[in-house]
Amino acid sequence: LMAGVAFAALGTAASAQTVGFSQIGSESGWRAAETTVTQQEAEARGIDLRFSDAQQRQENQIAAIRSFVAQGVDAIFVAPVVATGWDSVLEEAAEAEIPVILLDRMVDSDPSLYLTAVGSDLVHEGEVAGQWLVDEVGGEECRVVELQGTTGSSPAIDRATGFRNAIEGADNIEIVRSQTGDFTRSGGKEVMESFLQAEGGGADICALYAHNDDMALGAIQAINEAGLNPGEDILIVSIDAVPDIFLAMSEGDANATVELTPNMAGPAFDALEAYMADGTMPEKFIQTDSQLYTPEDDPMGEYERRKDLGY
Ligand code: GYE
Repeated sequence: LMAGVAFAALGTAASAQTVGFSQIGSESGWRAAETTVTQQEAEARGIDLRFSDAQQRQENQIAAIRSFVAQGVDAIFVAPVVATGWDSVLEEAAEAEIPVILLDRMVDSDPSLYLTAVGSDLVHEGEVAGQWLVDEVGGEECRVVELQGTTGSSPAIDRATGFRNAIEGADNIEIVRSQTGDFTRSGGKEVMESFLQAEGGGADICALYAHNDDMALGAIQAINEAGLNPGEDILIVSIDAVPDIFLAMSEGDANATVELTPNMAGPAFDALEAYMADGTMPEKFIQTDSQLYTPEDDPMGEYERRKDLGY
């Protein structure tokens, strides 16, 4: 009780009642699962989650955060669509003494403007994907096409960097085309179609690196339609580990994925609850795991397991 009184005097409550969540949208299966898991976590903890879908637009996210501040929520979760342009709105939240927690993507603002960030090591994910390819082709010539995530988003920037780090020493591997597919299935399909056309049908493309599984799944369709064999003629490596990539793996259409947990909210609520209970400061970055999966890892079992996880 004393601690509660002391914190009430500091302008915080002893526990979070209402949390605003500014979500990017529903561009990918992973994103939809993250939304579901966040809602489930809030419900299990008796927290009133105010959800706002920004339809991929930063201006909508900024408006949502301002509205959460005006409502006087206890905390705000944000999955920031791009990395830049957050300073003013984060300062407004800080002035209102409302802690902000970043989910899955980073911002370039001063870290003092948010309580913590929950996410994976996005550079490392790209390195894991690239290293898989280096090992898989074992010295053979390999021309790679790359489907990048949303331009200006931290996963697009970092996953591009990580992959390049991994292939740097491999002179046999070269990225010949790179374009954004905006993290969507339709974007992945469309851009892969243009890659295949630009590459004279695609017979000389050795591998596709996609910054998420959804773009890879769209690309697999495009490759099939072009009369090539995805997973064999063109190796497919991507990131997220959504259920459908395991289906593709079990059919021989995909070769490797790096797991990203959709449960960013669990650690975020834990950190928030500890902070509000007694002022415990969390680490600035709470890192989730990045595990590589290939067809040897029981893809159908992984598919089923994820179906129970909120996907
Ligand atoms: O990999 C992708 C999504 O921000 C790290 O966003 C996340 C990415 C995830 O749409 O599927």
